[in-house]
Amino acid sequence: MKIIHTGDIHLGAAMRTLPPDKARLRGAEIVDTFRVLCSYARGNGIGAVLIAGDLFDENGVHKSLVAEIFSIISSAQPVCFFYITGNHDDGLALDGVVIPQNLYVFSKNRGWQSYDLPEGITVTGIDGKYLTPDSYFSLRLRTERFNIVMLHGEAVGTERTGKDQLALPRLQNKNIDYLALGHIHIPTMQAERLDGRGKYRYCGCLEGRGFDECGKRGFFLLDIRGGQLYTENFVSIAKREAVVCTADISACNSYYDVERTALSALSGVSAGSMVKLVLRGRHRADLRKDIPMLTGRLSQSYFFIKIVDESRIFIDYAQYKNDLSERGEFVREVGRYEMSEEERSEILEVGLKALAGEEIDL
Ligand SMILES: [Mn+2]
Repeated sequence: MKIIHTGDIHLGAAMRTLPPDKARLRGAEIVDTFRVLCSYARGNGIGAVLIAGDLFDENGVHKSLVAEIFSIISSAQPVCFFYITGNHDDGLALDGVVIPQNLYVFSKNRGWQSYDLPEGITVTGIDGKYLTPDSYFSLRLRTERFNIVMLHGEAVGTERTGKDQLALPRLQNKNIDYLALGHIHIPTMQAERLDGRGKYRYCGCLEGRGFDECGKRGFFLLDIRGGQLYTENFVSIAKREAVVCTADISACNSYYDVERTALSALSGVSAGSMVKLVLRGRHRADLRKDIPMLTGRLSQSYFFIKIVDESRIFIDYAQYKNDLSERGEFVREVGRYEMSEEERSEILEVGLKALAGEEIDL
């Protein structure tokens, strides 16, 4: 049987890294990607989809979004969906919402709940809000089954846990074959060993939403045959990626150079990505960087670009030693005060710009 492990989709998230219009578009795209996952499942004979928590970004998401997602799930029949809530959606109100026949939720009782699937596979889970330190003791799994356990939280190697943490030692030797985790948004490409029998992994989020979620995102496709995990593949259906790049503009003499350096730093980035470009280095004092222009020009190639200018000017003090102009006097004056080099170069940059009559953005 083929099973998809996904989670942390955070539907309905505000995505404050993006400007409001792009955030709305991106929100719609994530719903689209979930739709793609569901039709992939239906079209590829997937038996079950595991949603390891945080399907929704908050308990207060609009009812119409919940209804839309549940109708997408319903139309993916005969695929079965198993959904545990996470720390973001553990209070999601389901009253008045029709739960599709093929969606299995874990909140019918406060303890563990198990569902037997064909081919000797059992899916067991507990809703985020009911997971307590005592839950570990009551987990009972039959040794002859292929046991998948779904949990949401940060896996730690200690028995004692804090908020939203999972005690891995308390999950060992419990007959778990595959621990399908949610909460950490980075996919565990190579599943980790849980104990002599089982493995565990995070599926990561389905789509990157901000610059703390850079790189490939997707879901895991498990193929379980004869009670064994036969293959496990990462499948990316994400519409776009969040990328952070750095460009060193130390050697630039003009705006044109800055733009060329930026473009070469972005050469491997696919069009349509969400990009954060960090400018670094120490450049000549009269370099025109024109960040608004650069942002405008690069915006045409990417879904969203944010430029963070961490570059500073390079000052050759000897050059200003005998300079009788205002510039020379200013540089010498700033050189006299005690401050960090970082601070000094920031003051010099702003001051020299002001003296040159350029626009200053503070
Ligand atoms: Mn979470």
